[in-house]
Amino acid sequence: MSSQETYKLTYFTHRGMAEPIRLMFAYAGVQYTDERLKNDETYPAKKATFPWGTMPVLEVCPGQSEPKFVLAQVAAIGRYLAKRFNLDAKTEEDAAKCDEYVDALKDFGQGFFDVFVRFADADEALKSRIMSDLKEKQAPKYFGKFEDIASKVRLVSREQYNLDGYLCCESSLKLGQVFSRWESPRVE
Ligand SMILES: N[C@@H](CCC(=O)N[C@@H](CS)C(=O)NCC(=O)O)C(=O)O
Repeated sequence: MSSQETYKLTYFTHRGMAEPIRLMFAYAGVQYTDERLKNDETYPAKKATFPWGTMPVLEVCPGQSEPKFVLAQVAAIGRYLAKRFNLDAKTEEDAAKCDEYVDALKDFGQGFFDVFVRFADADEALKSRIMSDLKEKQAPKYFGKFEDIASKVRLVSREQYNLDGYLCCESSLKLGQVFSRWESPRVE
């Protein structure tokens, strides 16, 4: 990482799919521009510039005279930054398990996408049934499994992690707390 390098993350104003990336910046202690867009009349022109028309989008400026690197897709951004911040898995097995957890999280997130986007125009009774299933069955299932995973992961500080390369969380940070922070305006 060059000292001149700057990052800009672009997303809507809520936590949503940008929050894991914001958490990574906060955890790594790396400064970045946190661009938050409103879905107003200026948004379509912005959207047209995104690689896939979706956010989050990360822009990396290596220096004043070098071209920007633009990356979309939250999991790709997460993997890229994990490598840059030395938070990536150090064995093929750990990396594969991380991919498994990210894909499981996407499965869980799909339900919310269905309610708020795919079935946004569907009747309220259907949306309410999907939401009840998410709250009463899916959330306990996924949060339970992630809590279980977090409890088995060796918990180490960032400094220790850099030394011996284990999958980590802040020792006081439980994965459930990470998830529960997704809907607040920003990471402190
Ligand atoms: N597969 C993409 C999905 C991203 C996505 O669906 N982003 C939504 C917000 S959560 C978005 O950009 N919606 C606005 C739009 O499509 O104009 C990813 O993983 O990053």
